[in-house]
Amino acid sequence: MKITDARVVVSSPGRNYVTLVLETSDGVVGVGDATLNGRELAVASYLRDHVCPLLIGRDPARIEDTWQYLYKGAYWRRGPVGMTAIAAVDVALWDIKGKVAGLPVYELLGGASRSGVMVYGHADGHDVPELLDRFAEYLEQGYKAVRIQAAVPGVAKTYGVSVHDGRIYEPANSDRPEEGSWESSAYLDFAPTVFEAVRERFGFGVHLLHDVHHRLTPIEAARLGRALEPYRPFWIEDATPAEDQSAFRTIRAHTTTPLAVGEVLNSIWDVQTLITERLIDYVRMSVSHSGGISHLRKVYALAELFGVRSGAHGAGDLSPIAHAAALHLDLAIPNFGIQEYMGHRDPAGEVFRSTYSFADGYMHPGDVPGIGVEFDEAAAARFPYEPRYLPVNRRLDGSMHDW
Ligand code: KDG
Ligand code: MG
Repeated sequence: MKITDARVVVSSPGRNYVTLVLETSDGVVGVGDATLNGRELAVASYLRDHVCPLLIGRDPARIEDTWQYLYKGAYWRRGPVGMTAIAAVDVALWDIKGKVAGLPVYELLGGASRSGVMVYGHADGHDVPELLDRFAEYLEQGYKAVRIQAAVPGVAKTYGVSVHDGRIYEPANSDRPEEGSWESSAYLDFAPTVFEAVRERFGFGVHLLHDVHHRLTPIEAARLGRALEPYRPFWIEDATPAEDQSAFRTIRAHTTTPLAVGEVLNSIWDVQTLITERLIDYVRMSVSHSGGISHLRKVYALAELFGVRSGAHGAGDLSPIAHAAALHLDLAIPNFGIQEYMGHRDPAGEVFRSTYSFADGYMHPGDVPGIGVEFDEAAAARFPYEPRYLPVNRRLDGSMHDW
């Protein structure tokens, strides 16, 4: 069997998604997600111009060899654009392998290690009462874990709080980056009061997560971790800019609050120190942004040796194909921790028809052969690409801060 066609589809059913479609000489179709939020067309070009021509004529069964060929063959290593492009090829090849074998991908990864994948949802609020109302809705739906984000009083825009329509938080909402402002001291005082309010109303029987979104210095992050200890968070995420691995030594030295990081990282080398020095508890890299199933499972295998668990990124900018791929891996690995599930805005469901399901706080990828997501190209064509950017953030003196 040979790969006979490789094409990239950029569409915007509710938000922008980049999808790679591979076809084989036997008529089997595999799909992969290549979406890199706010930089979609860079990955589309990387695939169309530099990768797709190399795939034609290759044996789709040789997944690891293709991974090595694309990674080592580029010479230029790591980085979000290249690793997202390779991930799309990798997931499409796993999809094909599953379809050829007549098995869901998790069976090819060693089979299920659990009956379901615990997911966390996003509760947010423009103030604490609104957050509490939304939190209650998640509990009613059966969620066992919920991320909590509330607007910081006196700060113009807070990460993780819906600014426009709908319940699904969408930060890439403008054709120019929106500008927000940030000041850490108000946030540091406010965040523990949010946890206190949630624990007071709902008790300790539900996991609470919180995303700091790279906003703090290491010592500020240490202070936050310590202040949150009485409320027993499941984790704080991206407490300090993720690329500085040694910063986590400072945070770790001061708090027992569990730490998660990795959604902006792309390779096993980006988390090598974090894992081998046991500086984090959860690694948040996604299938889509870190070389696909083949590479991320190596990250998880390394993490297993050091007692670090998975907690994969699952925002709405990762397409349903990415979410399904994540669920297959989550189901199979021994050191699964939790999976983010933000859901997808309509009309994404018209373009991506998935077999995964949710019940009582747990998800399952389904048992159809392959990844379990059918991509409808005709439907995708009805939703053309729209330029969309993530926001930027300035400190009160006008200088750039992490978003
Ligand atoms: O594209 C950026 C988003 O995926 C990111 O801001 C969401 O931090 C995020 C999260 O934890 O889901
Ligand atoms: Mg995050």
